[in-house]
Amino acid sequence: MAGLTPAQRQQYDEQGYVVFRQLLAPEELQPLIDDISAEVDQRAREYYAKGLIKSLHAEHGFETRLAKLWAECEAIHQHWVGGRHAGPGLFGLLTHPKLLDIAESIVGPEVHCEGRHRLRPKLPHWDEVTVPWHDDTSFGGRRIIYFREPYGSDARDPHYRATAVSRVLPMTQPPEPGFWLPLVEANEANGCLRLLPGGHRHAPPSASAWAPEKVVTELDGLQTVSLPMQVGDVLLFHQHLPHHSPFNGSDHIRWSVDIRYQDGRQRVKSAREPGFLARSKERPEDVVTTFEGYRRIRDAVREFMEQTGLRL
Ligand SMILES: O=C(O)CCC(=O)C(=O)O
Repeated sequence: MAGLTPAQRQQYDEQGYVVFRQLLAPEELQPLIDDISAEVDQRAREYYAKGLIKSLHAEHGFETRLAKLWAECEAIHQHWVGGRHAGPGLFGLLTHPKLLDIAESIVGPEVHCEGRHRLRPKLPHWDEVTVPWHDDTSFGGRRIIYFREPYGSDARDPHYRATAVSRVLPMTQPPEPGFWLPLVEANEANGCLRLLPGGHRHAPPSASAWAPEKVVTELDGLQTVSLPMQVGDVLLFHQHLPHHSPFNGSDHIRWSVDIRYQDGRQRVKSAREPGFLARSKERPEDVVTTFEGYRRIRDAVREFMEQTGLRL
């Protein structure tokens, strides 16, 4: 297993991210680009047949066609957002040995690929695909009670007065490394990612529970960085690293994909969007090795929700 070098691990722990320049050959991303392009073509034909668009815009390629279709009918954009797209090209990336090696060096040998992968067709000149500052995982919480400004020595003192304070302290969560891969060159004009290196360390450890005044970390001194990337570059980032992507002011779509992994022994993050065991020493027989296998898991969950009306 190649995974992270000690220097990369240190950078990940301290800065919250590592950029691997040209980790993948651009040809390795082509199957995903081809799958997306085929689906764009298929949807265009469906929308055309229904009279929702007047042109197939077939003369346009990967970087512009969906934008032209969207300009005629905004609804067409929905097919590639929210983890809806999954195909053999995407599965090839989710199970790419180089990504799994890196994920394994953070989550351990049981590597679960989360179903919360996202394609991002970041359309030009559309505010709705500007992503505000955020991180990718919410904190668990633990409530503590303590007393502020006690007057008197203790509760047996008749003059004893104190204000009870109830506070929820964030708890650290199991690691969930994320990867972000551009499918076209990402630059400042088309809304490449911006990061706040070190911002992930704001997450206070649960050990602070008995020193609640210490749970606020000053983020003073942290500087944002803008991260232009070429096709084949891969960003690894910590689940609590603050990041955002600004307006795409270019004339083309900034396509990208982001992927998350977790320790396969922990409770899965989202049953509604099922992932799969991608690598395992303990349960090798449960590892999903084909897109067909992953598709069956997705279909089974979707059918269950449709039949029961339950949202997992
Ligand atoms: O690709 C983008 O524009 C935003 C990506 C993002 O927010 C994420 O990967 O969590």
